[in-house]
Amino acid sequence: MSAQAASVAAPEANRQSLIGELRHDWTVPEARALFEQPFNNLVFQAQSIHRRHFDPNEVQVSSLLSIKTGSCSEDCAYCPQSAHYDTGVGRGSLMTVADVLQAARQAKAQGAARFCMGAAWRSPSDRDVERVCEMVAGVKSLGMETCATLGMLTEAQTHRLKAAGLDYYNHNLDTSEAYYSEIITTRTYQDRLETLERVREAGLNVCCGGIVGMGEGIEDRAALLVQLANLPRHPESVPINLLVQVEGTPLASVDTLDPLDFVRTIAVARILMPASRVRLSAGRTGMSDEMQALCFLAGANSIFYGERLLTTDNPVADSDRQLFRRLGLRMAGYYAQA
Ligand code: SAM
Ligand code: DTB
Ligand code: SF4
Repeated sequence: MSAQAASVAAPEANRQSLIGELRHDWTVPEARALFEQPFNNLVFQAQSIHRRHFDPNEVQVSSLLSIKTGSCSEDCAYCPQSAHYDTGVGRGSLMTVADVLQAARQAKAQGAARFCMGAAWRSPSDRDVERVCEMVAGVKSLGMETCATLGMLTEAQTHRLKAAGLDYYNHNLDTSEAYYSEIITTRTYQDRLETLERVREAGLNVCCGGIVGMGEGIEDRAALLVQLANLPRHPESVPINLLVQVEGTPLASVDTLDPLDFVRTIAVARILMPASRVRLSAGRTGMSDEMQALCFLAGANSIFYGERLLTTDNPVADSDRQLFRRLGLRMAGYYAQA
């Protein structure tokens, strides 16, 4: 059987045998050179690597819920939930466990395999973490994978979440170290890296990526992806968000990114982290079906599914089902008929 046929027949087993291929010594000039290739060469290379590790017609789907919305003390220039900006996002308290489980059941009925709970915190209190642990245990008992994104964590908190059944922790680096202080002043890149290290040490899967279209340059996009790929282990999940420009935030009217540069970012992420799920994340409502198709061709194989991200819109499930039909894509671990 050819390597390609084997990858389609048994992607998991094949992925294991290819793990030795993963590199952690990428340089920024190397990544830049990938970005600067002719588009066709870049996408061909990314798709070829993608096929060695994954079924090219299968996409993982995660559903998102904002379990605590708004009034965050951080000043992230992209974020509608920061208390520093007037964006019209109200301030909510932490949802009840029952309400979260109701939302998770709905997401499962729609076909989501993973349920991701997001909170607008700089860092949660231990009491908050205990409540989130109850949510995690409840979602897990529905047979879904669990993910949470709660801000910076202590070592003890990572262990509590792991013990409750948390599968993934999302904590994004968001941009290059050099551009970080243009975007956030209330924490450092090093703070982010330290939480990622604790999450890894607790045995949680890491979901870590960034945002493009924030006025950064190609060097910053290359440096972000190199930073992710040179972590001791590649994040299992790499969300690539296209900035959602929200009125009231400092980035509301930043110049928009050339859509093809977004596709290039997906492709370079796929090449640098061949066995990771690369998620086509925020920003899909502004993308055409054709642009999303190019992202899948460039190696994206995960999306957020359901009409809401945290506070902003996402395509409705029906339109994604239609897009999947048009492209002959399948949802990984489809639960709706289970
Ligand atoms: N407060 C926690 C934190 O910052 O890690 C968790 C929630 S925070 C909203 C999660 C991620 O959402 C951010 O790291 C950022 O990547 C993404 N995000 C927030 N606002 C966004 C926007 N306007 N466009 C694209 N992505 C955004
Ligand atoms: C990620 O990388 N993107 C998601 C999730 N992780 C938590 C969040 C996107 C948020 C977009 C803006 C909003 O809806 O508030
Ligand atoms: Fe707070 Fe997270 Fe938004 Fe930053 S991205 S303001 S930490 S909710």
